Amino acid sequence: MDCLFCKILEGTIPSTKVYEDELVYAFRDINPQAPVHVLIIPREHIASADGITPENSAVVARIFEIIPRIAASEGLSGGYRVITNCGEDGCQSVKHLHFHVLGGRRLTGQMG
Ligand code: DGP
Repeated sequence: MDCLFCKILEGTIPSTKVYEDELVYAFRDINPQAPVHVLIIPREHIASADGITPENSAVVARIFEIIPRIAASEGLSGGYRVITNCGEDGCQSVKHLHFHVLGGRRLTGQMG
């Protein structure tokens, strides 16, 4: 499958690891939008938030359990933002489910 994040998971494309376990992998975004910009992805290829089902949703729970640990280790005591872009209108550029964790400065109030 021609998926950039699957290649990152395989190690054929290098990345800067922040966290990993048997279900998820977290790494630094190549184009950070804030002082801390981490991407968290499931090892299983799920195309987007639109592909989350009762059968595969456990990994999403795992991701949200890991987020506070990553936020703490990245020093985001003042708060942070979690985003997943979905589909064309959501401006999703990589078609493998991922959650952006952004922080390290006061983020703008703009969401759209
Ligand atoms: P989105 O637009 O929500 O699909 O976010 C995709 C993100 O992936 C974007 O913030 C940039 C990041 N990205 C794209 N290619 C690479 C890469 O090769 N390495 C890393 N670390 N991040 C990448």
